Amino acid sequence: MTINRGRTALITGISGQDGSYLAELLLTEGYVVHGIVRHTSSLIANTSRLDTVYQDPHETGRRLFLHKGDVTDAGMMVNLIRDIRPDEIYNLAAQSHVRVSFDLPEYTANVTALGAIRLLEAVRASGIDTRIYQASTSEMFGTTAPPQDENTRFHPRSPYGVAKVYAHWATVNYRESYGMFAVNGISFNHESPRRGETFVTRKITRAVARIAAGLEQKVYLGNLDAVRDWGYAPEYVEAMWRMLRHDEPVDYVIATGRAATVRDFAEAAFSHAGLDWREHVAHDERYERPAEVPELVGDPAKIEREIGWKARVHWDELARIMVDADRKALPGGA
Ligand code: NAP
Ligand code: G4F
Repeated sequence: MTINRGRTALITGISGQDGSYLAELLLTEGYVVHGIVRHTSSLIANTSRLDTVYQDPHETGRRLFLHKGDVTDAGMMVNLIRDIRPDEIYNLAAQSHVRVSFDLPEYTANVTALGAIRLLEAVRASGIDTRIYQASTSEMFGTTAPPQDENTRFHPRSPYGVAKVYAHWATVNYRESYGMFAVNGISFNHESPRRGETFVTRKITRAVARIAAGLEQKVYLGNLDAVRDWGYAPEYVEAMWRMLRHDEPVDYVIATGRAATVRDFAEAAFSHAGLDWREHVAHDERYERPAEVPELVGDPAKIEREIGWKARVHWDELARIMVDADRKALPGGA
């Protein structure tokens, strides 16, 4: 911990799944952590995932600072980065839901694509020397066949995927044009008990908990044939951090290398609660997408070899972790 004492990090998207785990990791490692949180009309800020690390602004010696902001506001980003002068910046903010991006394509581009360029420009404008992590995604590979690695061709299949390709290449371009330490972590799907409730894994594990408790009977899903390489989010934020501590700015695939279908995940989750998935999963075409990404399976050989990071939790254990957490979270849950 002493080795990082005094280092400062800025996390956009700190209130999200990954942002909250990353904040915990960096605080444990001795960093001062700044995060951007969005204004909401109903809450002081959306910080429920940060409950374990939240510090009252009146506390002395605190190392977590939350700033109201938005990656659609360039001026705010310049001012904040100039004032904080972070050693490391993690750009995790995004409209990250693939299905939603078909309904909100322009908004998704503004946040997910242009947000990245605003951040890169804010770093240039403030003239600081910092390291930047861009949250790239396996969704960029789209229809290109697995296994996918750092050299695999992009063929995005959603407005979200297209926006992330823009942010990915902007990051490469600023590295090449201005010599910035700016890197892309091409993460495959990663999940946890903090996963948003409308992503398929969490939707399933929440339903398992509620069905096991007798609170409901069915969960309605879309395409059960999609294959995903699901890993465990707390491990993925460690990969992000280690990429910024690496000697060279290099892009890496972050993945487990093992995959399963949505059907397999549902079967594992239901059977962990002693239930037969076939009795509780029903189809609803509303959850199908205009264009699907059929099969994502990462090849993590490069990050394993050069950074020494390797996934430990695979999709079947992940299903059990998430079911246990969702059952425990119910009133009276053990
Ligand atoms: P997430 O839970 O959806 O979190 C997204 C974060 O971005 C939230 O903190 C959200 O704030 C914030 N945000 C959204 N719009 C914003 C805006 N206009 N200005 C500032 N902040 C904004 O996503 P995640 O799963 O943690 O993923 C983190 C990043 O990795 C995202 O960029 C995602 O696209 C990318 N990624 C994720 C995966 C995965 O499987 N999880 C895989 C590959 C890449 P609110 O809390 O206010 O909504
Ligand atoms: O859980 P999902 O919504 O995740 P998706 O689309 O793979 O995107 C996630 O992973 C990306 C990395 O590859 C991230 F970049 C992105 O931000 C996000 O975190 O859907 C997974 C699969 C899809 O094939 C979808 O069609 O599950 C299928 N699915 C089937 N029924 C469903 C449902 N997905 C959702 N969300 N809801 C359903 O009812």
